[in-house]
Amino acid sequence: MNGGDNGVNGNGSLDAPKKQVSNKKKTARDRLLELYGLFCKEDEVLVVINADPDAIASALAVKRLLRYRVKSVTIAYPNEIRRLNNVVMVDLLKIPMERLHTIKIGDYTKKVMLDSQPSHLPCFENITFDVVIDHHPAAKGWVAPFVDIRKDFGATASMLVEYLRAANLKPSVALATALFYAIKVDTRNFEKKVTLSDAISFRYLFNIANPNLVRKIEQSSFRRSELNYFKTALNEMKVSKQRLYSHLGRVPSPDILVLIADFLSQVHDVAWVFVSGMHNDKLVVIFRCDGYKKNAGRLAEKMFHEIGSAGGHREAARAEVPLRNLPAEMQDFSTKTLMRLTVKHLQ
Ligand SMILES: [Mn+2]
Repeated sequence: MNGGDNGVNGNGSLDAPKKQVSNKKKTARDRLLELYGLFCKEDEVLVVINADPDAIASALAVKRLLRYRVKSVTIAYPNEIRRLNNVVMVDLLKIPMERLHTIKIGDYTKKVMLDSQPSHLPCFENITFDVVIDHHPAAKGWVAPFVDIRKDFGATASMLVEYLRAANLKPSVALATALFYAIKVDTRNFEKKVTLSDAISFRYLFNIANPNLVRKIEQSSFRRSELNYFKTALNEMKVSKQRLYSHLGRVPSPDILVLIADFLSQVHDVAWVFVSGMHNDKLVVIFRCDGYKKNAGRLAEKMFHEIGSAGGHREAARAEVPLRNLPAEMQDFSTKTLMRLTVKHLQ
């Protein structure tokens, strides 16, 4: 095992936290002591996450923080993990997790929510959380005894590194790799606006994380079965005025449309990419552009807001339209339909 347990474990020297300090002025040590003050040896802890790399890594870190301070820590998530990189992360790092619906909430004495907030998902709303640590903007409609929300952070994992360091706990290679990958993903390799603290946490992990494991996780982007949809996409593709269009027909999951749109947007001299497909009873359209003097989100809204849900950012957007809402001229949807529709709105 890589990692000293010479920190503040179980020696009884940690008393209840001192009087409340405003969240901004708290040191990492203040936060750690306050967090530790909530748990006792008999606690069976449930960590609830919406499983993505940041949430998974943060949950592992909390498991490590509480290892000798509580009876057990169980990690549970409600969503299906579909993205291949995430599946590989969980497998390679042997992360023990359970599906939330298989868990009896009443079996646990303490509940912790990470990288999310109780009001984010309906299935979180009837759980009473003792701890919430997150970097999303604070949402209304819930309270918890311990709340650490710092929305300027690029990743919850960066916050958890501060807790680990304050506790003098050096993460194992697996934990450090998970946290390192989480920060990479959530900051999109530091292309997003983040804090210096994210960079400090990242640099700290750099010495411990295994770069080969990170690469293995990052490179696992496509399933072999998905390559057929690439073939269809390339066969279907129409190009006009630096715009790529491709309609794939029925797809097993809208995720494949996203993978293909991201792939096609790497083609040189392409300003826009439009990829569509049918999933269940919906038409899904994925929009990509360079975002420079263009706005994918606005275009998606313009095209589809009257018949479905549409929106996104300057560079990436998505629309979902119930098939029954498609007007007559859009029944038998094809690449040509997609092209015609787009040209009308893009002039
Ligand atoms: Mn996150």
